[in-house]
Amino acid sequence: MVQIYNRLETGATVPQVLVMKRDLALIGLAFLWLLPLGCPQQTAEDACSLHILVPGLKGEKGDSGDIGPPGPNGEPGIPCECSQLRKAIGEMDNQVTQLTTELKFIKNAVAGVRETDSKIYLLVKEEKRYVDAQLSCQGRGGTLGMPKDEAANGLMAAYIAQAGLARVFIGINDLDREGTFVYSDRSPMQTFNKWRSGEPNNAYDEEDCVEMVASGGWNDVACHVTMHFLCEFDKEHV
Ligand code: GN1
Ligand code: CA
Ligand code: CA
Repeated sequence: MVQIYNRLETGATVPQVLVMKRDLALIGLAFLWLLPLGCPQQTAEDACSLHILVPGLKGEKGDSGDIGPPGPNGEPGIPCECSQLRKAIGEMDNQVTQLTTELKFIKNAVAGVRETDSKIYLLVKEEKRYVDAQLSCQGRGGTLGMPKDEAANGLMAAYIAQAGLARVFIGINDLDREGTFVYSDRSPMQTFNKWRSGEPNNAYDEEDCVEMVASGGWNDVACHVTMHFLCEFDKEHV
């Protein structure tokens, strides 16, 4: 067998295989020594393999370039057929009016609601005491109905009558101060009212809530009695 010898710096000679083993060991030591410098936070396996496989962090964005030259002129426009457009717009206006009427009818028939320009009314056929009726309306995003003018009172009365009901709770009470009636949004009663003759009478000294009867008149009643009720919603908030 042929032995290959290497001359070391000292001048001594050793077999070539021993020199190669020494070199490999030195490279290994150098690698282990460099690892913590390159990946200080993580283990060598975690971080370095990741750095090799995925790109590094993106650098900072550079400055914007100069504004380019203006683009070419556009194609010439089509001449306006004004009378035709006006006619089409008029027809669409009519269709919108018709659709609005139909939508109102559908809401009325399917959901059973009534509406004005600003409000939606819903008759709830569940028997509840006044506070629970108010909570139910509030839970739906509204309040008990507050008739503040003749139009609203008339609409609510017609709604009650058409539903075949005799009376419902509405949002008026004198719970805070006997004889001082306020609406359920706490706004004070103005000049408009629909008290039935002889009402409010605070009968049995216990009537602090208000019902509307089918004819549209108001009567104060005890708050603990249960009856159907009428909710009101602001269209803005629906
Ligand atoms: C009712 O129960 P009665 O007839 O005394 C009504 C009162 C009215 C009164 C008018 C629970 O009282 O609120 O003021 O009729 N009570 C109930 O006559 O409906
Ligand atoms: Ca009262
Ligand atoms: Ca009464």
